[in-house]
Amino acid sequence: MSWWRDAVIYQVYTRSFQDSNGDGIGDLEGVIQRLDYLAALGVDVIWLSPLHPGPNIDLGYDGTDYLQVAPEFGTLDVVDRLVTEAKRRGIRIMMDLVLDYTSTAHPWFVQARSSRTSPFYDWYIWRDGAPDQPPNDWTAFFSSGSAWTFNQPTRSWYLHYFTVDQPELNWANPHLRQAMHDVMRFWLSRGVAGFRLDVISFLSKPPLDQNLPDEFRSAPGRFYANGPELHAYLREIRAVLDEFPGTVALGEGFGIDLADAPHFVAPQRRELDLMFLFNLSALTFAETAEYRRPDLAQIREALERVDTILSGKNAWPTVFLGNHDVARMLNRFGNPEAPYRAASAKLLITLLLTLRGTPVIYQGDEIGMVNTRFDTIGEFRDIAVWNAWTGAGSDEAARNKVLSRARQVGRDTGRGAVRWTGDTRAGFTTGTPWIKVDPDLPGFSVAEQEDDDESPLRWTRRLSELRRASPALRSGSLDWLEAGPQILCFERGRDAERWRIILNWSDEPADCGNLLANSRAALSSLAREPGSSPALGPWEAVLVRL
Ligand code: TEU
Ligand code: CA
Repeated sequence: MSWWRDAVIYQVYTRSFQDSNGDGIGDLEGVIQRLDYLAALGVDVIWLSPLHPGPNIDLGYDGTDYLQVAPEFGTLDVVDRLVTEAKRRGIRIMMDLVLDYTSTAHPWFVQARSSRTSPFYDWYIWRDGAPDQPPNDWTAFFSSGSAWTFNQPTRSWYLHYFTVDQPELNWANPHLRQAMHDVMRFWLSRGVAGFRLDVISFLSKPPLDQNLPDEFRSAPGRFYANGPELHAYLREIRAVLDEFPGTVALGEGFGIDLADAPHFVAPQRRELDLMFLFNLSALTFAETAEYRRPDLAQIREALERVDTILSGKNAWPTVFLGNHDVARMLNRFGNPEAPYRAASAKLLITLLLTLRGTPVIYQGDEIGMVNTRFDTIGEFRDIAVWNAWTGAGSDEAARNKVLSRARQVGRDTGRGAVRWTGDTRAGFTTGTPWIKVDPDLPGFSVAEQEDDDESPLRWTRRLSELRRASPALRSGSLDWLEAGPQILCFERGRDAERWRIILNWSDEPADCGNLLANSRAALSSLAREPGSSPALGPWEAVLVRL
């Protein structure tokens, strides 16, 4: 039962989706209010970012109780209602589950750190050592410091790949694994359809008695990922999912080498169903002063490689262009400037919905949202930005660099509230929004786009309908065609149905030779008759039925 191969997934970053009670924070009641909108968009699965309560240092990725819902989001009853109401509309709910670490405020860690004799001590990763000498030189993400922090009461160091508030769990401990399996059962029996498994790649640790090899220093995730027991842990996780037939596991494959990806998602492996792989995203992590979008040749190479590697093993790709950890897809891959914004939004949505694989739409991408523009450091909410700022100290140049990076590619840029209306608070809240809501151009809200036949929203709907009705677009073969340097072109085919997708990835018109010839029908994102000219307009997307 691989229903998820045909599904369209939509990521709801709950905090910024829809506030229902005026406290400025999106909540589950707000998601329920927008279910009709999501159903009309053709969404089959909603992935909800973590709902656990916690200190929110890393906004939900630092939980203190995996069997509860944060009060700002709602209650377990609201989750139940959401599951039921979604189901009535044919939508499944997928929860984000953080299995790799907890908050330091989690009762497990509170007990663990208090004494070596606590039964929970071994649920985390500890090493002995003098207080001034970390066990090895591993570094933590979202800071420039050590991945180890000394704990006075136990006179030992705990490991944290992310912030000091997110201690790594010890999956080698069978009681911990059992507890996490029970967490999964708890949610699955409430009717959720599966999980997005946060940094699932890090569960099994590399040997702790070595330093970071030089080749991993700039990308330690590749070293922390894929530890020796990872596949064994995943098979146990799969067995729990199999107690609830038809449920799905989408793992975050941070640090996984593409060549290893099939070992996680090939169906015969019985591990994960889907995996986020970051080779395309990685093209946009560049450390340059001014962000530059990657060349089309690089984009094509990344897309082609992941598809070839997975399809070679009968595994299924996961297609995504954005999420809550990166800048908006339009800013990274398209052109967010006014004259090109709507067209490039439509082009990127076309790619998402016509490539081979299960697409994941990040909230707001269907209306062409762009990065929130931040002015001062105080406007940022992301701990990664604050830690970088603190790290820069009083060094003016270093501070400017932190600020400039945070503005261009920082995680907050893509975490702005969904623009439901053109109103100053975007129809998101009646209160004070938890994160800046930027004034935006007219036309880039759901309400305005509902009424505009040529809007990105209406185009997204049209394409998701087309995809739903088309076996070729959902599950057909994928073949790349050579076209000019500005054009990305591929075909999807199944039985007698064949589509050619032609994307002009540029600000200039592009001659597409005879790619438009012999078409039975064609659909253009620029609302024109594509047969009328062999050239494509800037950022035009054309679907040709062959
Ligand atoms: O993210 C893991 C992670 O660090 C990467 O996705 C990274 O952010 C990306 O490659 C850009 O550098 C997960 C969650 O998605 C994220 O929100 C959490 O902050 C993180 O774990 C730590 O909890
Ligand atoms: Ca709220």
